[in-house]
Amino acid sequence: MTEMKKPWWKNAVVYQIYPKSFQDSNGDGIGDIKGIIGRLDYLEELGIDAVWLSPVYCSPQDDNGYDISDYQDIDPMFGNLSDMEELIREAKKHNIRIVMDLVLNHTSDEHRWFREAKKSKDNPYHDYYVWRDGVEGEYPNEMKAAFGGPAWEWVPEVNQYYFHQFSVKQPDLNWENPKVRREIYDMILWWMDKGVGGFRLDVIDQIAKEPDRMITNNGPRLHEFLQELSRETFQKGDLITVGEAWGATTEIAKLYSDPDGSEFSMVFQFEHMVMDQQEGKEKWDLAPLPFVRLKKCLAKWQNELYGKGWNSLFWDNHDLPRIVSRWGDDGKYRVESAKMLAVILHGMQGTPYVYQGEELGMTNVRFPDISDYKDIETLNLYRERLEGGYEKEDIMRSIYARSRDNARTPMQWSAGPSAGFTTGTPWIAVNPNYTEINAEEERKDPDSVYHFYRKLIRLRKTHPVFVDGKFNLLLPEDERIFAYTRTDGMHQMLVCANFTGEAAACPLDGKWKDAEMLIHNYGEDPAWSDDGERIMLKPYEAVMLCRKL
Ligand code: TEU
Ligand code: CA
Repeated sequence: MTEMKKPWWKNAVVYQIYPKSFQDSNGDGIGDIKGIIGRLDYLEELGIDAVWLSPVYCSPQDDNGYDISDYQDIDPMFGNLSDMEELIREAKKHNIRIVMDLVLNHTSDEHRWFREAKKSKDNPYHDYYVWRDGVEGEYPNEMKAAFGGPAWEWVPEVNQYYFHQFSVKQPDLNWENPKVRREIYDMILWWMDKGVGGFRLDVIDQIAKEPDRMITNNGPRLHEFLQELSRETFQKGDLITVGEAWGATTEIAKLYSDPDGSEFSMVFQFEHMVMDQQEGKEKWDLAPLPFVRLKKCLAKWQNELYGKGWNSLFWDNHDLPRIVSRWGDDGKYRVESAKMLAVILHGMQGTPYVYQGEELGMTNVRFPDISDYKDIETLNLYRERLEGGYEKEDIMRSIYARSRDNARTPMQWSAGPSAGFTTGTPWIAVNPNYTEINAEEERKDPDSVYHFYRKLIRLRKTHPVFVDGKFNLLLPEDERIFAYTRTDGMHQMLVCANFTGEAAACPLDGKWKDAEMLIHNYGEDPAWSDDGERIMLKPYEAVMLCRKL
């Protein structure tokens, strides 16, 4: 029998870069590709295997690059194609693969295809997009766009509406059209030829939309399209591919990430990220985190995908608030809670993603005025809620907790001007706490969040139980403690963490006291009860132990 080689990405840690906010190299206040090249040493030191780059293609930047006007060129703001090729080459020397962001559900309205498509109904590109006639002079139906307003926009030249699930400047591509699919595959093959290490697929569960039936996610033809996409492109290389799927259940995720490789390597699913909002409402309608439900949700994903699929592990990305502010404590226990959250996440099965600045324990930001915010979703929300009669203060409270700009403030490199991000004026203000929270300080401090992440990333490389161990949730009903084991044929690992700012005792069976301590977020050893059967956890304390079986 031939042993199937374990894919490299099961053992990998991916780092997400939001290029606009990572490192500026020319003083225009906008992060760029040369800036990233200059930080490869830092990334190698951290120990990551791949970088997922949010889009750097040509774009009018209506949605910060998620509105692409040319898939095969780089926006001048970020550099040019040869910078990109240099980044791929240089990253390889640091053992880092570059993962590109593919936005295939929509393009920019300034993409050549769309500029042609809207000229006339007989234009060969017309059918690249989704068009409908009006109904008695009104919208084809009442569907809404994710960034506010109707999902339909009228184009007088063709007497039709086009469909857009996101902003007006992001018309949806028509995947029913085989020509569209072929253009996309050729474009992907072109990037594969350039040596990229993989792709992250933006809102991929929305490509098979059927607006006449009000279907956005998980359309009937979705997996047919994905299997064709994978066959025509990804399967010709040794790539990491990850599909962003807000509408995934565990059953659907098994299709996306089937070990037979027919679709992707893994998924980004968000079930655990939408729990702290009011039932049936929007992410802006805040509610306390139902901790027990969170644990059970994560455990369900761990157990149901075991051996049948593969998950990604993340708390943060460019669309989400900073986890230490969200579920940790970004004041008194910032360092402890950031480390605790890292332990819980990295101990699970799946491929961990670290979002830029997460490894420093970067926090949410509170800009005094709405004019300091740049994100289209945030700005539209503000306008809509103001018109809807909400109090300014309430809207700002939601924005402070949930705005995507929390994740998009510049990377905090040093305590110097603009946090070392730029010598010019940053496109979005730096979080004022950069004087305390920054990479330069943290690299010097062995107890920093940064060094903790380094250690955690290295442990994954030396302990196979991280990759293969079977997950078992302990104390499922406990309101304060997050504890679980991972078990393979040889070892058992235990993660035991206090999710609160008060002391909490964690009962265990006696055999853990002499186990090897893999990582721990307090200076002194954890305190055990006299009978050795409970760990007396301090606020946000987290331990990871390992024993031979
Ligand atoms: O996000 C998908 C998506 O559904 C988001 O609009 C999400 O609902 C929102 O960010 C929650 O705050 C992807 C990209 O990650 C995002 O940056 C893009 O704006 C979006 O697709 C459109 O391309
Ligand atoms: Ca720049």
